[in-house]
Amino acid sequence: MYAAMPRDILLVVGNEIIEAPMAWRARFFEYRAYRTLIKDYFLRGAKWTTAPKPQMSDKLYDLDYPIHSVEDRQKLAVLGKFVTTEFEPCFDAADFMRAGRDIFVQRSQVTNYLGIEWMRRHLAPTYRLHTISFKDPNPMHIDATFNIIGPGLVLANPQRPCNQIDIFKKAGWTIVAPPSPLMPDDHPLWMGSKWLSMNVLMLDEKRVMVQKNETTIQKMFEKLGIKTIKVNISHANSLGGSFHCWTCDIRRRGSLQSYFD
Ligand code: DAV
Repeated sequence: MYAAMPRDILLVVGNEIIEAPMAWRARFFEYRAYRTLIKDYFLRGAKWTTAPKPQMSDKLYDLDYPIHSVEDRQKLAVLGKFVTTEFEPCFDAADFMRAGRDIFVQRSQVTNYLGIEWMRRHLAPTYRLHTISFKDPNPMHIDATFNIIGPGLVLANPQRPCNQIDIFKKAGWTIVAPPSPLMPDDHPLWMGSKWLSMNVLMLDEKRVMVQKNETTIQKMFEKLGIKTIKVNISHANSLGGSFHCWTCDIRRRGSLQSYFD
């Protein structure tokens, strides 16, 4: 479609780069934009995996899905039903959120339970995959809903509460509700919501890249002792992503940790 957001296509887990199958037909070939880079990482020792490529026939999609009714979509969401069916595994990488040995994933418009099960078996036993859900009639990519920003620290969208928040509370995590986005109503948004304000990129535990004119979330970060690097990415928001979507971290210092034991 646009190959603008590597976060949607690639999931890096340890030394492995996993190419997501995707669910939209328009995005089936997007992995090709990253192949030069992926081959380079492979030559330097990375593990490289491509998840099963979906057939994407009409059977993968609920052709009667109520796209025009938020109420009907919300009812279906509670039942774990979305526009994609369970015909074959599909997922976008951006529906996964990593926290050391634990990885959280949501069933969404583009990630189905079979896709989640494929990843669960693929990553076991080193990594534990947990399916979580939110009050959200239109989930697609977890990182403007539930964005882990440090050890035991998560930004949780107050308009899309997490149904399993107790997992995090019990583990002693700090759950931070970001302030309402400041994006003006007339800013074009074709594939995302104003909550892209919380779609930030942590450079490390103490530095965050954040939208230049989102001053209230900047204050929130400063209060948490996190230095804000203010950049204007509003033009990119229009295509449905912010700093987290438009990037994909490949290398990391430190070792594999568990934040839930
Ligand atoms: O408003 O939840 C999520 C990011 C899509 N790539 C939203 C947008």
